[in-house]
Amino acid sequence: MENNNSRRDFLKKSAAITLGTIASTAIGNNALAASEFVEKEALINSVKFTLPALPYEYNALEPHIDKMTMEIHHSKHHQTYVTNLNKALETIAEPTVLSPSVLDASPSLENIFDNMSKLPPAIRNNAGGHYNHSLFWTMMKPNGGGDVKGKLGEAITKTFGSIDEFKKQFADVAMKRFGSGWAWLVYKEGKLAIGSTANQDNPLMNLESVEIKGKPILALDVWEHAYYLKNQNRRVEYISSWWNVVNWEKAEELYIAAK
Ligand code: MN3
Repeated sequence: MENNNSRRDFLKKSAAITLGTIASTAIGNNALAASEFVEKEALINSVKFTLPALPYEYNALEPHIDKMTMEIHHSKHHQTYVTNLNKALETIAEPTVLSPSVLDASPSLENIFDNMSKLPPAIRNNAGGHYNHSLFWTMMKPNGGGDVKGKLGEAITKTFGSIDEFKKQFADVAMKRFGSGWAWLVYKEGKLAIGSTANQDNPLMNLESVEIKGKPILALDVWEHAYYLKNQNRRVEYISSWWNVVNWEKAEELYIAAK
């Protein structure tokens, strides 16, 4: 029943887009090109992102990160990025806004980040918000923290001199991000690097204004909403608490996959 309904909605939507597209491309384009475009529009229009469940309970990171912060951060802030991303995606199925190349591959978040410069700011903010938070939840775990071992531990020591020196530099970058944003450890061209991005930007976005590029290995949310209820304005206190919940196994997994 549900499938029939969504199939009907899909067809109705496609038909509406077909009419609109043919009307708007009547001058200078042939009908075949228009119908090809419609199929691709329908593809991106049918994508819906959803809020991933947290891999632990809201109170699982206490006493380092409190239950209320986790609950509001996940169920309200992250949910809002997902909702607004889906809304924004519905509005971009315009031939004038999107080039066919954006639609060629499946509209995954990675594909969106790759084509960021062709997409409106609402997509940048909300696709970034969705991706960054989805990653962030997995970067933490109950009884996390401790020493970073394995290949990642070796690479961090080699790059930064010691684990303590790495933590110091990472915290420094996180402290210096003015206003809202994220601190990152990334892997790029055979090397580890530390940097930060503003707002919900991330190192996968193909944009000049994004200050660090590469594959994310570690991500830290430094928006006030991530710590204000517990730490108020003391970002430095939040960062030092965060080291106690870092999921180094996940970071190691990302590092091995990035190489
Ligand atoms: Mn956040």
